Amino acid sequence: MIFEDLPTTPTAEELIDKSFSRAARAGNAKGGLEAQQSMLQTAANIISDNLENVVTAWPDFAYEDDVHPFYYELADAIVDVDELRQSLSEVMWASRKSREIHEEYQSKLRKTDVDTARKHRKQAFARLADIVEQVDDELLYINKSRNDLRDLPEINPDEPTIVVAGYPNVGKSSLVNDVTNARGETASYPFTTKGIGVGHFERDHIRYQIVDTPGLLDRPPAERNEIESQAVSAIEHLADCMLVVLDPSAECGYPLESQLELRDAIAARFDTVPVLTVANKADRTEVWTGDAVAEMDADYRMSVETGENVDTVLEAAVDAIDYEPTLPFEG
Ligand SMILES: Nc1nc2c(ncn2[C@@H]2O[C@H](COP(=O)(O)OP(=O)(O)O)[C@@H](O)[C@H]2O)c(=O)[nH]1
Ligand SMILES: [Mg+2]
Repeated sequence: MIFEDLPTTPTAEELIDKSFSRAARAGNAKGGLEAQQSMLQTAANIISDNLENVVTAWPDFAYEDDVHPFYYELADAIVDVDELRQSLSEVMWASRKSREIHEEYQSKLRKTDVDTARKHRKQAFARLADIVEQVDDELLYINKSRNDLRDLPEINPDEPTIVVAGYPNVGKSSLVNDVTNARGETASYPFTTKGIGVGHFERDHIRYQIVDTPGLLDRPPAERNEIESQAVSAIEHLADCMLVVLDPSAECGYPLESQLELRDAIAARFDTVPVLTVANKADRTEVWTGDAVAEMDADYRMSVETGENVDTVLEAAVDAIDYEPTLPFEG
């Protein structure tokens, strides 16, 4: 995951302390004019390199090749990406500025007496510290963003993906677990307390991803808060097929009419991908409410409990995705 390996960002104070104490050590190892030059060089290099490394550790949000729209939107649900980008560019400015100060004072520390050199060196240190302090808030914001984004779930937006939606207790997790070989892969999003289920299965040597999104696509759009809505926007960049699971037995606790309304809202929102409606708990048909309605509206009926039709549904989703792997020579 692209935000996983971001290093911690130093605070302004940490960076100043580190660079000045290393500079003092470098100065102690030498004497006279050379000591002053060495101090300046050490401090300025540590500051400019560290600031630059803060920035280059991040992917470039301006390029889709670096940040897939799914992760861009997801990141934007959690942190303010505009503010983050602005902060990164200001830290880059501070890095460049530190190099300029270095160059400016380097020449002043040549061909002069030690006292004058020391005076200039101190002045340079004050200016370097000032630059770093100017980006104190930005460094804090970058570090906060890093902490908030590093634990995003392992979801590969380039893999063909089936997203499972539907009211709670209709059987979404049961389905994901059933089709997934490796059990229990769940990942937690910072904006929902419920784990997101991520499963994988293979058909014709192609790996498919199946994602369960509790807290997001399990209730009417009007009940989603702003962050959840933004996360749903991210899922638009992820889903290649939507499976809306219904429970016509209504044992899940939601009347079929409400479930169908949610289905229609999802179909309207995800109008660029195939949306399949699946009536689950077919083993409970004796208590299916509005049986006729469900049969008319659902594309398939299945029972995760007995396994009836689960493969058929999966096959249908795979067919609907109609995934063509890109061959290397096609670029
Ligand atoms: N009778 C019956 N129960 C099912 C079926 N699929 C799931 N369940 C049960 O429905 C309950 C909710 O399932 P779960 O997968 O947690 O639903 P989710 O909230 O949509 O993820 C659990 O007790 C499941 O065992 C099914 O096909 N038939
Ligand atoms: Mg569940």
